[in-house]
Amino acid sequence: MTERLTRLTGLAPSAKLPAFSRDVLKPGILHLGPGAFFRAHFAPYTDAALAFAGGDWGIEVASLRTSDVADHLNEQNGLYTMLVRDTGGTEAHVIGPILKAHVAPRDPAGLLARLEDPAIRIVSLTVTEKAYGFDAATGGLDLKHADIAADLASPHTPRGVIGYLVEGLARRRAKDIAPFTPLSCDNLPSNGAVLKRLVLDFAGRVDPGLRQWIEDNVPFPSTMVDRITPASTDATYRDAEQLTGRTDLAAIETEPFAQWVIEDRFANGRPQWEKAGALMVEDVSAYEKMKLRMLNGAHSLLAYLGYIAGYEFIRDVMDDVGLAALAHRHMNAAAATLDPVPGIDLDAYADELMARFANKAIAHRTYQIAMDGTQKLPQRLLEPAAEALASGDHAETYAIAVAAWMRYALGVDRKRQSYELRDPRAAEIATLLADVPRNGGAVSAALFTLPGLFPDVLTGNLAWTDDVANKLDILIQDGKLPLF
Ligand code: CS2
Repeated sequence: MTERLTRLTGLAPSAKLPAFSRDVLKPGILHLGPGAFFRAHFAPYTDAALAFAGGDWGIEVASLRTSDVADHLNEQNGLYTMLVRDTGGTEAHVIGPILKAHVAPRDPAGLLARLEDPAIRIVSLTVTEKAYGFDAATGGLDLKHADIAADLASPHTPRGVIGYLVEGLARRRAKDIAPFTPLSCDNLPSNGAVLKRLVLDFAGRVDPGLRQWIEDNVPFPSTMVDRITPASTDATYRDAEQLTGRTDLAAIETEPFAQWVIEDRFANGRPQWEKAGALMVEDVSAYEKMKLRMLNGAHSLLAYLGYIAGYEFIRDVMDDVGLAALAHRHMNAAAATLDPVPGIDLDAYADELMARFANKAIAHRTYQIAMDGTQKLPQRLLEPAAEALASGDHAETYAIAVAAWMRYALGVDRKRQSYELRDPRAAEIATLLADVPRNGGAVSAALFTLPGLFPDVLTGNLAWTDDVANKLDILIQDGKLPLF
């Protein structure tokens, strides 16, 4: 093992270093959820903003669950390598804005103290869809969500993201400290508005006065975030070491493309992310819908069909001419549900997505994207499917996607090997399917009853549910779907 990446001196010349002085940084942002996506997106955008515009916006991060990433970051003084992979080669960028990492379960009081520190002006989040405690059926708080239930029972010692935000804001209000701006960077539609609703709902149950104070004082900007970021593998650590000359246990890899659209409403200042290429707008919803429906919807479609067909990576699925054509057809169908998006040609956007999915240098596992289907389907596939049907479209590619998810939910691949359905509702799904015969009609009928998942306009449309059942039947029998 070479020396660890703990400082910026003596690195291999192939490593690109932060183009600003880390000495001037002060904690200004607390980021919850320092997973690979944050390290490939939020942190590098902030790194570039510091390089192009100066400022002292340092980031502290906190993990609400596991400790590995936080420990590795602390051992490396917050430094890590971002590999940018393309067919032409791999570049290594060492990313500089992270100052310190916290692990909430180890020191919950410590995290609350950071949330209360007036120096922290933004609390950003990449915690994945399932951490919010969002009930897709009502749009409000899911009172059965384990963290939400636990935190409502003891709001001063939270463990989940909503509980921490509310307790942090409550402490600021009590001490007359200006609020931070919560900034959601997860793949939820109107993520800021969703977060606001959940925070207000939670706060209202704890203290109605607090709810009012939050409503009056705290902005919740929505953001659209985009960068394909596969989970790190041995190849990531090996290439990071080769390109920097240092061992880096927090290295991540990603694609060249990145996009960030942010609503410009901050209580207390922000880094100049626009200097790093972020688009600051008044309303992000058109961009979010475009990305969730065209990129993520097609991604989920390819992940389920690809996984059950035996393809390990999205790039392999894209080599299957039929599946690639289906993905493009789905992107066009998704585009048809969208209002015009300022400055974007949706045909060109679809072509660009096809190229990004096909990037041979990116090994993005279908199994990774297939995770958490119950949390992803509503915004990616079910809402646009309902809109497509309402406008007279058959929503056929959506029926394929839903059938593919249902086939995947059986938990057994073509070779009769079983796999773990990584989904917070996996146990419910298993119970629902336990005694159901393995045919399209029976399996789809069972899964359509999963509470709160499918909107009534879909389950009430018999032509569409029949279409799903027929397609699922073909998939269960390992037959060929009409792809073109
Ligand atoms: C993917 C996303 O894992 C998934 O569900 O669809 O993580 C996707 O790669 C990103 O949203 C791209 O920005």
